[in-house]
Order: sequence, then structure tokens, then C-alpha cells
Amino acid sequence: MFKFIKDKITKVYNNFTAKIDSIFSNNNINDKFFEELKILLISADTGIKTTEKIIENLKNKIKNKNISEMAQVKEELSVILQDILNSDLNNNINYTPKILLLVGINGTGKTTFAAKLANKLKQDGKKVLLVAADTFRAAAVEQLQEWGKKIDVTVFAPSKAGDASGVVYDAIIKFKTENYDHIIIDTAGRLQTKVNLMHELEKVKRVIAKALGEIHVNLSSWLIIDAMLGQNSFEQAKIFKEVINLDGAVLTKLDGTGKGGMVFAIKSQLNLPILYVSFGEKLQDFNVFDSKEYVFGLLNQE
Ligand SMILES: Nc1nc2c(ncn2[C@@H]2O[C@H](COP(=O)(O)OP(=O)(O)OP(=O)(O)O)[C@@H](O)[C@H]2O)c(=O)[nH]1
Ligand SMILES: [Mg+2]
Repeated sequence: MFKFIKDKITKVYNNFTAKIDSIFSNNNINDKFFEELKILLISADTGIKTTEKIIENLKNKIKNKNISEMAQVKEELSVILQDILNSDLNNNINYTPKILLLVGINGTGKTTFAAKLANKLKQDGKKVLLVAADTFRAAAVEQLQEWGKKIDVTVFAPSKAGDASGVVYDAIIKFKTENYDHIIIDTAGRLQTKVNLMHELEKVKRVIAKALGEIHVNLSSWLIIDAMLGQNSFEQAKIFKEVINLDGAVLTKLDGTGKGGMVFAIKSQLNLPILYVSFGEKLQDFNVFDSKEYVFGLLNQE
């Protein structure tokens, strides 16, 4: 899996790794080294707060362990970065929930990701229902229907424009009565500042619970984040988290960015686990996010 991801997001790795190599080979453990590392992390979208935490931790480790070799400093940095991604992780993270609600701002890759995951589940022998809860744009419904045809997965779509929660209610009833294994609900992109649209998501969640009735099936809500948007994503994510209590994040378009720091900022500033990464438009261009592989790729460790 490692090689597979590494080949696909070489842009992220090449960019970061070349600079890391240069910082580690051209410096001793001194202020200039820490400053260069800090600049690299910030310019890779790690965020100022998270970067400062990383540098402070690294300085403490070097002091407490009396480290004098650069190779050891790199090992410590690797552990610090992995710890950020793994801290407070709930061991029960479900990468293939039965009911999945995908949310995010416009154009982040929700519909594409819905199709990718549905395709994977279908290949694993599961009965999957895709739901087009983007009820106002006919093109959005058509986009999901096209994916559905391509991957041979049923798409539940509204018969007319209207309320997303109505469609979701009917879809959950279908999910229950026709014994689907998974239902993936693709919602309309929305700006976090549009209060009405954010309330619509709250309502969708309530309606899911109502339609499920006595049946206990956990719902997971994932935020789809476009890696190309960098730090701009954080205000959005905070509001989505407040409104619908997210369970995780999917980071898309990693193939289009030369930066790799977003993952640390998402985890440490939002405490949201990154569950999948997407790195292209094809069905296969995504993978479960593996923190160790990712950090090893960034730091060019074997
Ligand atoms: N390069 C690249 N493009 C992607 C990736 N994921 C999605 N895209 C492209 O990004 C564009 C938007 O993707 P959609 O899946 O339609 O995004 P969306 O979030 O559903 O958009 P709205 O429903 O309009 O909010 C499309 O052209 C996709 O092909 C990715 O990982 N890498
Ligand atoms: Mg969409």
C-alpha cells in the first residue's frame, strides 16, 4: 500500500522530502536549523500553532535525550509527527460505516469520493446504496447517477427539486427494507457561513435517526477537505464540526498540491482523524490514510 500511495502523491513527497533532506544535510542542531524547519512546516500548510508545537517538542526531546546526531533528530521528528496523527485516536474508527454522510464546501470532491468508496464496497461484495441528497442541482444528481451506472451501484435520487431531508428519509427507509449493507449520502456543497444550509445538515441528521426508528445503526459524518485550499479549510471545518459533530475527515486532491502539512493541522487543530486520502479523479485514486506510511514518505525514511 505504501508504494502505491507514494507513487501517486509524489508531488507532495518530492517537494517536502527534497527540502527536508537539504535542511538536515546542511545544518547542525542550531537555531538556523530550527528556523528552516519551522519555515518548511509552515509553508507546507502545517499551520503556525501546530508547527510551534512540533518545534518545541523536538527541542525538548533533543535536550532530554542528549541527542547530537542529525539522523537521530530526524527519527525524533518522525515520532512527533506520527504521535500528532495518532493521538487520542478512537480505536473504534470505522472506515466502512453502514450509514455515511459526506459533507463539505463546494467542489471539494464529495461526489467523487462517494463513488470511489461505493465502488470499493461493491467490489468487496457489499450491497451499497448511493443517495443524491443534492436536491437543488439537477447536474449534481446526474453526476452521481453517472457514477452509479459506471460502478453498477443503485443511486437513490429525488424525483423533484426540494428538501434534502425528504430524500434522505425515503432513502433510509429503502436501506432498511431492502437490506442494504451500506448507504452513502452525498450532500450539496455548502459554505459554512450559509446558516440555512448548515441547519439543513442538522435536519438531515435528525431525519436519519427518525427514519431508522428502533434500529440501532451508527451514522458517521465525514468532512471532505480539499488539500489545495490549505489553511482556508480550517474555519470551514470548525463550523461544520460545531454544527454536525464530525467523525472524521477525507483529504482530497493531494495530487494537486506540493504541500503535505495539512494532515497535521487537521488532526491537531480540529482533532479530526483523517480516514482516507484521495489523489486523483479515477476510481482507484484513493486509499485509507496510514499515518506511519505518510510520515515515512514525507521524511524519506526506509
Ligand atoms: N486531481 C484531483 N481531482 C479531484 C479529486 N477528487 C475530486 N476531484 C475533482 O474535483 C472536481 C470536483 O469534484 P466533485 O466530486 O464533483 O466535488 P463535490 O464536493 O461533490 O462538489 P459539489 O457537489 O459541487 O460541492 C471534479 O472535477 C473531480 O474530478 C482528487 O483527489 N484529485
Ligand atoms: Mg457533489
